[in-house]
Order: sequence, then structure tokens, then C-alpha cells
Amino acid sequence: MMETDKGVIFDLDGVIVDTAKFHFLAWRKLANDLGFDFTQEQNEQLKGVSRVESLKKILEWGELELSKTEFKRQMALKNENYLSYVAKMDKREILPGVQKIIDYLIINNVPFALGSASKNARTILKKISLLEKFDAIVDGTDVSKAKPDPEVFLIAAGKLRVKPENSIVFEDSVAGIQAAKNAQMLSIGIGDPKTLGEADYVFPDFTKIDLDFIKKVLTK
Ligand code: B16
Ligand code: MG
Repeated sequence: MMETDKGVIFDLDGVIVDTAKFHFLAWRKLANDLGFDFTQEQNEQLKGVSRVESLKKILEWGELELSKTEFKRQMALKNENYLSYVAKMDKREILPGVQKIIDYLIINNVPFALGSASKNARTILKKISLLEKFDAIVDGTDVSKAKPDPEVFLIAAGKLRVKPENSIVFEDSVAGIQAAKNAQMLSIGIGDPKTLGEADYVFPDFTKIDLDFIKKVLTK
């Protein structure tokens, strides 16, 4: 077994599963129902951003203002629609290469947590049969400050009893990488190096990360 005092924190959406495509479909339906549209490019700006902040942005794009009640109603409708996609998920939705790394952490007794902005994180982890594997779960229901605030990752490290500077974060969003940096953690970006240039390391996806690399960051 490996000697390490490190711990690992995974973001959910865009790292473990590609629920971003479902968020996009659901937000787009909301916009269309309200009489406008937005692009996939604009959708990039919604990644890692909370539900409330996402709707605020979308309404800005549509140059629309809603009453408080209507805003809440639209958020609930979007979530209902989003959850109809989530309901169809199963473990085949786990992104390629992720399981191998999770198995490696388990075998080597390295603690790992979830650090996600989503209030649906537990539902999704259950659908993909990973809920019981995590040593700690911190999600949108546990935090008051959204990424890039480090809160979500600091709570996760605290639950793992790992120091922030010994924590390694996997993230696909710019806000998430900034949150990891703000928490003094090592950040590993999953996605496009042009977007995630602030991260300590960037990989296009988990299939490009080999176990030697994981061992290296866990033991140095
Ligand atoms: P929910 P992550 C984030 O998840 C998503 O990237 C973002 O698009 C979404 O708006 C946010 O969760 C809130 O999700 O509506 O399910 O509470 O990437 O932090 O795992
Ligand atoms: Mg994400």
C-alpha cells in the first residue's frame, strides 16, 4: 500500500459524468419556452456555476426580467426537466478512465471526496452506483459560497481530514480551478488547456492520465 497523507477531490459534472449535456438541453428548453435561444458556446459559461447564477446569466442573454416567483418557478421547471434525463442514467455514463483511478485510490487507501456545485449530486452518484464509494460528499446543498470561492473544496478536505495543501482537485471548469487555487490545492484540469490554463496540470480526459502520474502526485 502507498504511504501518503494526500487526498483527492473530484468535481462531478464534466469530470465523473457528462451531465453538462443534460443541463444544456434543460436550460435551452427554458430559454426557448421564454422566446429566445443561446449557443453551446454561451453554455460553456454555465459550467460549474450554481443553478441560481446560471438562470441569472441566461435571462441576461435573453434580455428578460422575471418576478421573484416566476424566477423560482422557472428554476424548478428546469430542474424537473434536467432530472428526467438524470433518471435514465446508469453506470455506463461514468466517463472513460474515471473508474480505473477510483479503483486505484481505493486499493491504495487514499481518501477521496466529491466537491460539486450541484444540488443533485447524490441522486446522480446513486444512479451511477458510486454513492457508497466516496469517503465524503460535499455538494450544492452544503455550501453557501459558489466556486471560485474555495468553500466547497475546503469543507471536502476537512471531511477527509486532509490538509488543503495535500489535496488534489480534478475540475473541468474555470471557476473550479480557481476555487482549487484559492484553497491552496493542487489542481488538475480536465478539458481544453486553452480554457483551463490556470491549472497545475491539464488533460483532455481521464483516459490520458496514467496511474504513474497519479502515483507521482500522491507521493511527492
Ligand atoms: P444543479 P459541478 C455544476 O456541477 C454544473 O457544472 C453546473 O452547470 C450546474 O449549474 C451546477 O452544478 C448546479 O447544478 O442544478 O444540479 O444544482 O460541475 O460543480 O459538479
Ligand atoms: Mg464541473
